[in-house]
Amino acid sequence: MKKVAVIMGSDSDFKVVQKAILKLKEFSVPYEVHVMSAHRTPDAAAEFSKNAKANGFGVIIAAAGMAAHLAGVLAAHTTIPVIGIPIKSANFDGMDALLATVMMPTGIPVATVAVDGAANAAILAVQILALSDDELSSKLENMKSDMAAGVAKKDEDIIRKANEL
Ligand code: RP5
Repeated sequence: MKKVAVIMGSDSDFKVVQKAILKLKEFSVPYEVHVMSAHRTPDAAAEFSKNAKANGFGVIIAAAGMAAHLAGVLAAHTTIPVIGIPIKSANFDGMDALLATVMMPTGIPVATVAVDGAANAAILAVQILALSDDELSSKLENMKSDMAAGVAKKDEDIIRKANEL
């Protein structure tokens, strides 16, 4: 199976990014985790991305906050899908990173999830890999069934609670 690269702009992003890592583990998807920065280590980021396909990666997840150019820079150097996680920081509640990640020019897409949406980034990466992996696809089907069962249970509970008022 192809690997997922989980790249974060700083170790300060780890608290959020770990939710993506946990989700990939849940699906037994192989991954590599790195700190790389579009600004502080631009050469390393470009080099990693240029070689990502040859090194067995199928998807790159890139998390960054503030002037969050990491996902875009990685996407500029590869043809494999890049998923961006805008990380919330103190000043603008993540709007800065959201816009920097999502507003890409035509030709260089970054599939951007919600601010701090690390679990969804991993699920989307799994969905991409599942296109050519039936076992992974079944695991996604199971996840959706479990979610639906969870909501059905909440529905039952809330109806009961409302009737007891
Ligand atoms: C971004 O700047 C990083 O992704 C992080 O979210 C933010 C702050 O980085 P540190 O100053 O905490 O290293 O590039």
